[in-house]
Amino acid sequence: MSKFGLLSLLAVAALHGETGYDAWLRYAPLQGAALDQVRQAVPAVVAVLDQSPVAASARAELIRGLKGMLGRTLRAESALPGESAILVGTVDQIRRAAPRLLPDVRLGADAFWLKSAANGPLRYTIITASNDRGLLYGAFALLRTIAIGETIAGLDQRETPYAPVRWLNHWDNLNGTIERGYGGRSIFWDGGKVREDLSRVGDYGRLLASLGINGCSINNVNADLKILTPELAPQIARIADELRPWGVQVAISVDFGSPQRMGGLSTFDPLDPAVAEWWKARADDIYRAVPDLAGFVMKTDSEGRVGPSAYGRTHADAANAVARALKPHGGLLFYRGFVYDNHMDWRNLKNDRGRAAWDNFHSLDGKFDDNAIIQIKNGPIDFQVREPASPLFGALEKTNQVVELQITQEYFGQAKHNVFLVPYWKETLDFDMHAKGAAPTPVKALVAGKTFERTSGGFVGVSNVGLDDNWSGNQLSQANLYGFGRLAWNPDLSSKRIADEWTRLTFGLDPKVVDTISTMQLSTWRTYENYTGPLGLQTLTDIVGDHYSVNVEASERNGWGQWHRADETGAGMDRTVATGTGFIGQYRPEVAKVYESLESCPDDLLLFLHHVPYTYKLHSGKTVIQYIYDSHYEGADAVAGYARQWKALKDLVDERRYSEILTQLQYQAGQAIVWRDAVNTWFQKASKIDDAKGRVGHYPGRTEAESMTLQGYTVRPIAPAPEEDASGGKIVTCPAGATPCSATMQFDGPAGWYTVSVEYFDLATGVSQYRVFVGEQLIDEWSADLRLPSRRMDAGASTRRVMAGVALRRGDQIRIEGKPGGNEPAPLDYIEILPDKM
Ligand code: GCV
Repeated sequence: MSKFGLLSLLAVAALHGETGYDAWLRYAPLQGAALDQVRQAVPAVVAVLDQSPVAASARAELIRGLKGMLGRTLRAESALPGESAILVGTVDQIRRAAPRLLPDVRLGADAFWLKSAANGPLRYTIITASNDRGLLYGAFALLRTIAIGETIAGLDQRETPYAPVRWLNHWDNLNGTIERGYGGRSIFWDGGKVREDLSRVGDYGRLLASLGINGCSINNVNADLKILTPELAPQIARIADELRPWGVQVAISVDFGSPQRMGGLSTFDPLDPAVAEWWKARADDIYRAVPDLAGFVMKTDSEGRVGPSAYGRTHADAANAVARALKPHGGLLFYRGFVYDNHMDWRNLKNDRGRAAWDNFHSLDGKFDDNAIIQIKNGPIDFQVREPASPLFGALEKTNQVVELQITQEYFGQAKHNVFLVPYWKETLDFDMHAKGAAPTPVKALVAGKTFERTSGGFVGVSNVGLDDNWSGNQLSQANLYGFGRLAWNPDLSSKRIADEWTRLTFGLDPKVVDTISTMQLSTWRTYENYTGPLGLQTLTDIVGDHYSVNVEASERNGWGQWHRADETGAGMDRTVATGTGFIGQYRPEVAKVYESLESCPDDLLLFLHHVPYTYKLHSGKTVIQYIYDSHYEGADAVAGYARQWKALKDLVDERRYSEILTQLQYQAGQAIVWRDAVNTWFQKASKIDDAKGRVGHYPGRTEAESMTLQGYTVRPIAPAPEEDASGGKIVTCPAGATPCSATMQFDGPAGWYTVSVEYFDLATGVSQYRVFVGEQLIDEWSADLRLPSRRMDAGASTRRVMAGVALRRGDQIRIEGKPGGNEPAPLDYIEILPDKM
């Protein structure tokens, strides 16, 4: 191909869009006044006085970023130049080179200071710190400031990370799959080994460093025993080598049963000296291969993992046995607080999984070694759409703790739905646990170790990253990784600030783009809660299946303990001290008082903490049942609004990301309707109370497939999925091998422009073809080929195809043809025809 041909191909590719791989580090060219201003302020030289590999990353990043944004390639030097420069070095290094440029300040570990300084006519933009990580973080902060359009003139910006632990956990399996992962396969593992090609890992390290993340555990907490075998140690070292230049230390998850299950001992009793010896020997082995390993993560006595209960030992016994093996190497042990019994008797109204973390750990406070850290999920259950802060945060005074936040969206639509989690996390982090006297003790201060002056602590996020081009399964979910990192660095940042920053970095500075995306992101949590599980009901999903599809009853009558106790009489779990499980009594009295009383309990948590009749009136005066109906309509309408708002950004966002996000939002809008109808139908049936606004059970413009004129199609119940998974409880399916089946109806509305929606089921077992005709005119056709989390014909597979702007008049015959593909029988639920929304 000629050079010219190649160049024009590249130009076309650029026009067509971005994959999302560069995430928030795109360094897109600045324009207009912003470009002029920065060009004037940025000198020709970047001088890096520090010789470490991490400082080399800082230099490379500064050159790369400024080249992208300004179109200028700075000259790299390693000593103080005789001209204006960006000067990068520790305080000591800079003071040695030019004593008058900086005062002798003491900066904390990983902190940085961006400072404009002058020496005669020479101007310096100084990036200084006490260690190499701080220099790297300062470099990223400078680039971020430029990229979001803020000024770098007269800089004097000093930032210290809020907590020492700013970690990610990966739930990656050694075979390359990821538990609860929605961004593709593992970037670390494949076929039981570390991947040959680790180029993605270095790029990942760069993304993490830009946020100040300094640790990353690389395998599932449901740990594979092989992780401690000698063959894997050099392979883990390869991952550590990729992340080290970015200041990110590797950790691994280990199985507590390892001494017996793979180590050849007859026991894994933590108090047995042979077991302690075994852990010490394994720690020594792995530290020989990875001398800066950050430590281990361990899940015990939970969901089938073995733990100290096998020997009647405590969690402190277990944690300390392993922590002591890590101690000589400076390693930390993250001991998960997610300990509970998943075989609880659901008939016993006093049983409560929510109590488990506090019950298991509070009395052990002070018994853990200093390098053991209790890792506590934000809420007492499991990353549900809304939960109160775990009471355990307020109960540990003499034990290190971290909060575990789930970036991957297990119960938040699995990256098919767009939910920006920062406002959700902030609700927990800012919550005052009243743990010490009158001064506020928010969760963030407790976990950072500030409240009780602990030696360590901070923030752990379960990563959402995989091999997909865009890392996280969809473009918008990247915002959650970004948001986690920014909060771990500084939890005092507002949600709005984080959403704005991310949008500017990821989509550019156009005010309409920034405003639309940022406003949407900030409302998504409430929207998702509205159509999934309002008032503290938790995510009303299939908790014994895919954790994705709506299934109100799935959490009841089983031992998993995610009960909401909704039945004919009312809804909610009575967790009061007076009449319930006593969970509320685990909080300090100031908090317990608010939660115990119905008068003061916040509506958002009402059904998490109390059981009330459907007619119970919320603080707003609305009944519980009407709130459930209304919020589901509000949620579904809001998602439809997101898709409309997004369309207004056409031509302001590159074509590829524009259309990927539009497709996602349109899909989500369809699923939100499925959720709305399924949840509302279930509650209407249970409560026997109608929607005061007459919507539930009455769907204008909807014709059930089973009442259309069918050729080849047969009518069947949606079962075994719950009845409410299909509109009217029934669907039609076309037998395999049949020529296309069809469902026909006659339109009897006035002539006009209409939106025609077809609700069908898209299964993983095949790819059916659908065609829609008005008379003999084909108006749309598609294949049911989405990759959805649902594995069977249920609400999670229910998908909506929307055809807007269709000219219809009375008497038109509308025919849907379905042709089965593989084991998918071209299933149809209904057709809905509504006047076009302007
Ligand atoms: C890694 C929930 C998830 C599990 C996860 C577990 C945990 O139960 O569904 O996939 O296991 O939490 O956090 O250990």
